[in-house]
Formats: sequence, C-alpha cells, structure tokens
Amino acid sequence: MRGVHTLAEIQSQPQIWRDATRIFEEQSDALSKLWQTQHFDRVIFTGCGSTHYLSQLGASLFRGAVDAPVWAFPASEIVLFPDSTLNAYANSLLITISRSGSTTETLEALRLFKSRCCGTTLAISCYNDSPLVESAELSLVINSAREESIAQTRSFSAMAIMVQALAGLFGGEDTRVLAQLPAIGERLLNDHDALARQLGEDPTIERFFFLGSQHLYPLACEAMLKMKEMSLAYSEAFHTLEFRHGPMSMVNEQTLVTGLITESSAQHEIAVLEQMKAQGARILAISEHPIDALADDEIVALEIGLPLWARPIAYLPVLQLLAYYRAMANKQNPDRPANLDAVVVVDNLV
Ligand code: F1P
Repeated sequence: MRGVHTLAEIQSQPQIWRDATRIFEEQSDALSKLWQTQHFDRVIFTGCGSTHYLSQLGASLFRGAVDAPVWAFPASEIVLFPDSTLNAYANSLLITISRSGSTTETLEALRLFKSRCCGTTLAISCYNDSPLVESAELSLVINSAREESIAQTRSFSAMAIMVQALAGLFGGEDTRVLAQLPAIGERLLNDHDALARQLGEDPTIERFFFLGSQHLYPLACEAMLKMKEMSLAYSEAFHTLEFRHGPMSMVNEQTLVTGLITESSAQHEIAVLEQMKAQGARILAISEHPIDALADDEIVALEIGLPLWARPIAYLPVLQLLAYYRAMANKQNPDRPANLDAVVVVDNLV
C-alpha cells in the first residue's frame, strides 16, 4: 500500500529518539573527554542531501557553543575542492553524517580528510557495518532508525539528536534533558496530524515555501526536500528575511508560507509572514509559543520548554506529515519517490 512505510516511520520517531538519546549517553563520557583533551582548532561537518542539512544544523549549533571555527560543506565540495575546504589546521575534528554510510562523496570526503589533515574523524550513521563507520575513528550509530522508505524521516531526526547532543555536550550543557524529546515528539505527532493533513490535502495550495533563521534554516531546507522528494510539489526554502529579497515575487493565493520562528528574532520573522499574508499567501507558523499577531492563521505552538540547542528537531514532525499527506493527495508513493535512490553511488568520482 502506498506510503505505509513512510507513515509508520514518521510515527515511530519517539521510540527511535529514545534509542538515540540512550546511545548518546552511553558514549558521552568518552566524547566529553575527547573534546576536553584534544583542543580541536576547527570542526568540519559534512554530508549529502538531508545529511548536508544536518551538517548545517550541526555547524549552526556548534557556532553558538564552542570556540573553534566550525564549517559545514556538502561532501561533494570537499571532494571537488579539497585545497580550499581541507586547508591546513593543526588538529581538526571531522564529523561525517550519512544514513547509509555508503554515499560515495561522503566516503571520499572522509578519505581526503585522513590523507590531508591532522585530527579525528567521527561518523554519525544508521548502519554500523557501513564503510563510513568502519573508516571513521569514532561513531554514533542508531541502527534502529533505518528505514524501508527512501526519503529520510526518522533517520534524519535520530541523527539530528546526535548532532544536537554533541553541541550540548561540547558546549558544557547537561545533555540528559534530551530524554524529554520522545514525549514531546509523541504529543506533537498526535496534536498536529489533523492540521498537517488538512493543509497537505488542500488542492488550493500549489506552492510551499519554508522559512527559517539560524538553527532553523537547515530544518526549513529539510522540510523543503521532504516535500520535493515525497510529493513532487513545488517547494523552496529560504532564510526568513532573505525571502523579501526576490523570492517573495513567487507568492500568490495558491501559496503556503511556513515560518519556523526563532524566539529571539520572532518580531522580525513574523513581520515577513504578515507581509506575505498581505500578498495573498496562506500562513503556517511553527513557534515555541502562540503568536497573537497571527491569531487568524495556522499556528503550531510547540511548547518544548527545552534549551535552544535541544529544540530544533521538534519543528520537524508536523512538516514531515505535511509532505506525506501532500504526497498521498498527489497520488505519489512517498515510500518510493520518483527518480530517487536511497544511496547515491557515483562511479569515477576520483
Ligand atoms: C544522502 C542522500 C539522501 C537523499 C537520497 C539520496 O544519503 O542524499 O539525503 O534523501 O536518499 O541520498 P546518506 O549519505 O545520508 O545515506
């Protein structure tokens, strides 16, 4: 039956998040010791597709938490331009992220790092027996997050928990607060399924824009990618205030503009949503608290109540459901998206 795996995988996330937090806590002492003793002078995140967005999330969270410079590159940029991406630093940490652990560019980025840089390699994956995990010195692996479906849903969020946990740990925070995420995920999946379905199945909506700032921009990108991969619907992601600088010309009455609101910049982000509403768009705002100014629009108030570094992944379940319901309404099979493979293996890359 179409979509059966995708829906089950989205709904099973709270259980998988439990596994992820447990696996992280088992290794947190060793990781903390590594961070304290190594004094890394640079951190590089890399991945492809969804896991490139996870790299961007990691870089954004790390920038607020650690002193070292932090970069995120799509693995292909490292492979094609190693001189400018892997230039000399004394002691770097490379964090490679890949659901499969078998993506050609990510494997090649790891190989290049090892041959050119001094430092340590850490893989985040869902396959413990993959070439990536076997080649990296350290790994955080959530085998239970593997999927039947091609598009990443629970694998993405489980690996995101590892990324968030690393940022928390290296920033000196108590990562045990992440144990609250599964219960929060359960509540969000239950409370917002009906809204995601209503918007996803609404035939008057033809274009989807996802806007976010800082840590939430990579989540907006992932929501955009899920919408494209699963449903083949028109979808784009932008930094929230960037939307005014050209992309807003695509807004019309058949547009849903989804704003992932960051509390500290809420006033400015809400102003963008109000402007798009005046241009005819439908508005969905996802924020920590209800937004009075958008009381007539669709609002998901998350009420996560966790520190900022622990929150980003809670924005995703309602957006995954939105993509799933749009895929079903578009008569697509989100388990097996058109023209997409679970792993991209490229010949003759090196
Ligand atoms: C990366 C990836 C996915 C994408 C598609 C192709 O895979 O780009 O993000 O959805 O399935 O592969 P991986 O390196 O995380 O396994």
